[in-house]
Amino acid sequence: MEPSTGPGSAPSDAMDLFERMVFVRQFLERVDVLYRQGAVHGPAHLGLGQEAIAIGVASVLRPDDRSIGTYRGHAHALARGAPADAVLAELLGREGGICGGKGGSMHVTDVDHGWYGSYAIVGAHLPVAVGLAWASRIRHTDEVTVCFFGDGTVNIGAFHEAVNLAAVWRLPVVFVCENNQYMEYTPISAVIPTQRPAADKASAYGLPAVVVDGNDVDAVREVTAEAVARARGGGGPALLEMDTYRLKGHSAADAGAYRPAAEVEAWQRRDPLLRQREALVRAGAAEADLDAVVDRARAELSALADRVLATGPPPAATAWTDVWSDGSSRWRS
Ligand SMILES: Cc1ncc(C[n+]2csc(CCOP(=O)(O)OP(=O)(O)O)c2C)c(N)n1
Ligand SMILES: [Mg+2]
Repeated sequence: MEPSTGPGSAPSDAMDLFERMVFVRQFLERVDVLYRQGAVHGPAHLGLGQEAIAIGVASVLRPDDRSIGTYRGHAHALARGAPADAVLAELLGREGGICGGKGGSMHVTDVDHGWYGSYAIVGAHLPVAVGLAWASRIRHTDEVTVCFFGDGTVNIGAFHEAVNLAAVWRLPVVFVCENNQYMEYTPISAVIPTQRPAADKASAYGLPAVVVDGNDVDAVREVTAEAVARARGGGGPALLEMDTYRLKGHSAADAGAYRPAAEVEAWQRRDPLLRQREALVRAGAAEADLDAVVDRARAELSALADRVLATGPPPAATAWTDVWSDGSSRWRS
């Protein structure tokens, strides 16, 4: 079997979007299993249930657009076209990892595919996104930067500083709040006094409040395409709040038992893959064909995991490489 490259490039139709979401779901499910087997080094924050945002947003970007996000970023990296083997190898601390196997789950980065990295410090990357957009401006390109963050990020100062500066300078950056209803083990409603963590703050920066069903891949594509086109045309930033739900715990180590069972069940019924599947069936797709998509992806991920597990850790000598941007490890002041 050829090495898997993951979803990547622009999708052509509803079935293609389904296949991409299924691939990401199977990837994340596989990581969950590998975590339980002790094969993942460090934590693993899975975006299970949030696939429609990753696939939907990436599907309307150009290859030269940039995106950046949090530790819950595996789906976004894959959606931009990062090689799935290399992403998994990174999580398992293997030599072929996308960051040489030295960054791990929380730092997956693939600049070649426009994924400017996963950041472990909540809110830290929003000013970086503004910097990327500023770079596009001063280079006179029309690239757009998309910045993903969680609902729990809006109480961090960097969120406000970044959105404010982007609005004042009308920078081509689209801020996407993945409102998965929780910040770690705390429901967002316990720490935000209004109903909408991000959208309710938009007017403070002169931006329209946009809320979208983040489990509906078509709705995600529609609002993102509009915001990206406006930003690309010089119309300035956007702040999009996408409603979704983490189907498992905060990280693979968390059973998520603090979530009410009825809430989990209600969101399971809104699973983005289920929704896309139902839409395809309504449009005439055969259940057997959709089952085959899932079976194929599962088999592909199983083979992929076997290949990666057969590889070794990074050689000890590489501990001293890639420390600085010139590839060296020598401190220069
Ligand atoms: C500045 C900072 N404070 C606290 C933490 C610990 N922490 C890690 S994830 C997280 C919750 C973030 O929630 P949210 O922004 O909603 O993202 P989600 O994990 O739901 O995707 C917190 C508080 C951190 N990493 N950085
Ligand atoms: Mg959250």
